Amino acid sequence: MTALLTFTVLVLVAIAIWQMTKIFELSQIKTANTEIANDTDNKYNGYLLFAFLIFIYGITIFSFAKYSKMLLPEASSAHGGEYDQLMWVSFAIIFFVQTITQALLHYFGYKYRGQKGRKALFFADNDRLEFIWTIIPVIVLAGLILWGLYTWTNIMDINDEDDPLIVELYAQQFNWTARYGGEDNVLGDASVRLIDINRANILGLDEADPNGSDDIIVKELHLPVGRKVNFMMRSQDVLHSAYMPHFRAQMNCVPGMITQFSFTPTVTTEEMRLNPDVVDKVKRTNALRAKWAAEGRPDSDPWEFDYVLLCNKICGKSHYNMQMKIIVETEEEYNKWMAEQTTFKETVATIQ
Ligand SMILES: [Cu+2]
Repeated sequence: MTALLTFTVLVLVAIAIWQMTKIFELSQIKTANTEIANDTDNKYNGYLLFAFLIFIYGITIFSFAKYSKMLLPEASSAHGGEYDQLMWVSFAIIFFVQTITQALLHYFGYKYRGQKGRKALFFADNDRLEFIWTIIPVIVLAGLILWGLYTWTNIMDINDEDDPLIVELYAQQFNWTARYGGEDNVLGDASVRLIDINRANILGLDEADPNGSDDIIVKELHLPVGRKVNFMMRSQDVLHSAYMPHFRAQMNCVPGMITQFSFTPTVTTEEMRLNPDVVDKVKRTNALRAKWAAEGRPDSDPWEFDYVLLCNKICGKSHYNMQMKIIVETEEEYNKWMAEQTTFKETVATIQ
């Protein structure tokens, strides 16, 4: 509401300034041809172009300096490095090209500004120039696209090689549930039509499918470091998106179908907590939280880094808080945790 009021006030102020300018203009004594720019006007606008160039360079440097710390830390998955490299090379090319073209654009705007008596040079075409400005972008873009396609195909090649751990990520408004295949590492069949809340069959597992009886359903995702994980995503209601930013992974969860993503976590939670970028971020966040705590504000407990699974589709009003903690640990720790979990057969109510 405050935002709307502020916006309305700003619009009204802008209209008032515009009207006052009009009145001011009307009150001036008309000189001849005031609508046509003269040399002084053109020069003035040429200098303004330089001012604007300094502004956009300035804001770029400022954004780099101030907001670089907001970027994600080093990737924690086997494919993440390749993905990041592609992004950084694309960034570098865009940054390089835009820095040069903006400078040329503004400089030429100034150099060839309108001047009394100066005539514009005109030539219909120049084959060599056109060839250069076509072939360079073609080569650069084709290179980026081919590299991107190659990377994409590699990342999206989901197969059963290297004995992957099979995990289902189940999305619903507004939470996540994970399901492991259990002893046999095979997920039992499931369908939203088989959901039976009274019997605690929250994911709609088919009780007739023997593969499902040892399945393990949890609210916190544990992954052993160094082992490939094949994720199978389902959604109960609307479109969600399983987003695991630290692992550079994202896949839509679509009602009525199973989507997949696969990655190998390479850094444990404990190791990631020691990453300099993460240490820095935790320090900054906790300094802010300490300030909040002093003011008696809620949610101001000190924060500890954890990997997280987020929803990256705006799926409803509590979308922002649809998340699940991910813990990457050693194989022994993972096995120990897994041994403490109960199977579907043990948790589902047997009373008909
Ligand atoms: Cu969602």
